Amino acid sequence: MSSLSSLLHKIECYTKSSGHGVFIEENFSSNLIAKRHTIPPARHTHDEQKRSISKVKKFLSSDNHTPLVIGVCFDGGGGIVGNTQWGPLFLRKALQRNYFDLGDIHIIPSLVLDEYLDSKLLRALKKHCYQLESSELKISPLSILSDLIGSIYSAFPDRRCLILGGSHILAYASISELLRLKRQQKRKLAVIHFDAHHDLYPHRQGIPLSARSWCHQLLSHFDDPSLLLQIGVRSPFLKIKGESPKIKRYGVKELHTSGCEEVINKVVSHLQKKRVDELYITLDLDVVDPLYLPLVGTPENDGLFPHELISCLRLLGESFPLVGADVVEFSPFVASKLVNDFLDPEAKGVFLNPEPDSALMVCTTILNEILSQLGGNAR
Ligand SMILES: [Mn+2]
Repeated sequence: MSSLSSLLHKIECYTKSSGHGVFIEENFSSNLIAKRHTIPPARHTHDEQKRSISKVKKFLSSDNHTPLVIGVCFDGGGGIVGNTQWGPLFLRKALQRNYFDLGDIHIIPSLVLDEYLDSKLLRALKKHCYQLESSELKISPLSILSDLIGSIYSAFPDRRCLILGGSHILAYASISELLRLKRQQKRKLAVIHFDAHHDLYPHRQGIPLSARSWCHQLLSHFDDPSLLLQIGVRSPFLKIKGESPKIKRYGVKELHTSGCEEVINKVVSHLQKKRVDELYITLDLDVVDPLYLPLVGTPENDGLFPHELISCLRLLGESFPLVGADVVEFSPFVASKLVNDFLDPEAKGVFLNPEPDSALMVCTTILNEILSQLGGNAR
C-alpha cells in the first residue's frame, strides 16, 4: 500500500466527522448537548464516508499550505474541573482562518495507550472496532493520535497539523511521534510548552501517562531535554518528589516585569545556540488568566494576559517555523459559581464570566495566530 493510500485508510478508520468525536451513551441528556452544538452532519452512511475521504485525498494531493485540524475529544481523567472532551466542539467555533478539518479521532474514553493493554484484550477490541483481530490499526486514543500524526508527517513532510483538545495528555502522543520523525529527517525540533502547570510529575497514582505527568514521560524522547521550554507555569504544587527534571522555565511574573520581548529573546537565543530548526507549540489554555479565559480544565489565578500570549507566539514565529501545535484543556460546561469558588472562595465583587462565547473570543485570537503560522504566513 502506498503511503497515501495507507494514510487515507487510517483517516477512514480513525476519524469521525468534526463534532462527533465525543463519546456519549445513547439516551443520555449529554446527547442533546452534542446535537445542539454539533457542527456538520455526521458521515455515518457509506456514501458520505466515501465522499469525505475523496475530499481528504484531493486536499492532501494538492500543494496548498492550509493546515490540517484534528479534534481529540478525550478528557483522560485529568483536571480539577475536567470535561475537556467537549473542547474541540467549541474550539472549532473559534477557528476563523483557513484550515482543512480532518474531523475528530475515534475515542474509547477508558483507554489511554495500546501498550497498557494485554494482547487478549487488544485482539478483542480490534475485532470490535475493525472486525479483524490481527489488525495493525491502533485502538487507544493516544496510540491512534500518534499513528495518525506519524502517517501524515511521513507521507507529507510539509503538511502542518493543529490538534484541538481535550486533555493535555494528548501532547505526549503527537510530540513523541514528531520527535521520532524529525530525528530521522535530521531536523532539530524544540517544544514550547505554555501552561499554568508543569505537568512534570513522574506518574499519577502509579500510571506513567496522565494529564499531570505526560511532560515528564515526554522528556525521555528528547535527545536534549533542554529543547523543551515552559512558559507561564505558576501552579502552587511545584514540588516534585525525587529528582526534579532541569528544564528552562519562564514564569508569569518574569513576563509581566521584563516584558515578552526580553523573555522570548532569551528563549530564541537558547534555541539558536542549540541549532534548532523548527518549533512545536503545546498550549494549555489555562496559561491565560482566568479573568479572560476561565473555561479550562484546571483554572489557576494570575495568568498571562491574552495580548502577552499573542506577543510570545508572534515573536517565536518570527524566529522559527512552526511545524505543529496543540491547543488543549478548553472546558465549555463550567458553572460560574464553581470556577469562582475554586479560584478564590473569599473573593467578593470580582465575578468571572465563564460564558463560552466570551472565552471563545480569546481563543479565536490565539488560534488565528497559530493557524496563520502553520499556514506559513509568519515569516
Ligand atoms: Mn495546565
